[in-house]
Amino acid sequence: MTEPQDRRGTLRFVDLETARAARGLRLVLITALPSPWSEGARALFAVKGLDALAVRFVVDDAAMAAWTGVPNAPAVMLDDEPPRSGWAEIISLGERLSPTPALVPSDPDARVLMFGLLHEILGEGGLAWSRRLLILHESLRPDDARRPRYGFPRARAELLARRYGYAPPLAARARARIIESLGVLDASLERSRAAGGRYFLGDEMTALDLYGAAAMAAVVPPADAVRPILPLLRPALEHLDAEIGAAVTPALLAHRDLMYANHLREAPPPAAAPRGPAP
Ligand SMILES: N[C@@H](CCC(=O)N[C@@H](CS)C(=O)NCC(=O)O)C(=O)O
Repeated sequence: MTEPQDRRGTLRFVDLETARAARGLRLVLITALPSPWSEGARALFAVKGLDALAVRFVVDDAAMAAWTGVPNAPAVMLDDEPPRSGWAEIISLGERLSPTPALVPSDPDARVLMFGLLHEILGEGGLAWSRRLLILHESLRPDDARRPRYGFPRARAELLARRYGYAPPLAARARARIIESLGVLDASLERSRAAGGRYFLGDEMTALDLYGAAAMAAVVPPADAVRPILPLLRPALEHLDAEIGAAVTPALLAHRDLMYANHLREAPPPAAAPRGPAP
């Protein structure tokens, strides 16, 4: 059993220049809404007691992209090491910098399962990816006087659609994939609970719990008191197909709430970026 860290790591938000000139751990994060990749990374370093400087992601900021090497977020910079933007490499960096509390299981079977489930949530075509496609589907659908649209602002949705390969025929597959992934996660919680565990893989919290709760927050967002969301963007996150809603089980929501209460709190307030929010 690993000991919990007695202190949470803190984030200090600074501007790009300050972060670039500094050394140590520096994160570029989306804060306007619970974007699972950014939300999970933020929680990971906090749980491990690692302090970092943070910069809010700004869409189309060339200087930011030149520093991080990617047009999106998150990105993690440590001293002069190459930037990391993939969830798996970010998790591995967290383990290296602060082995306790371990968020990657030492048991090889559990480790394989954890990374497999994380891929189900965060990989291309996975739960979070598919959720984004469905939000884009709603944002870009034809006008219909009988149905108000609950989407992202159009220009932003068009940019994201190009970046993440949205096309209308992909919506049905995305919906099915979300339902399938929710089922897999719920089954994992159920197995764990039957053996007396509170987390996805038993009674030890892993990175899967942090990212899984963050992904659930992108499917069914917590109240603003728990996780503030830019008002302009909240309706898009609140809007959910009934079919998907039916796959959101009480156990998944209870796990999301447990994780937010204990480990994903201190969500940064979503400051509006100068050129609009960055979903
Ligand atoms: N690099 C991440 C994925 C990051 C990602 O998809 N970021 C999105 C989250 S919605 C983003 O930054 N969107 C805003 C944009 O692309 O401008 C990973 O694969 O581990």
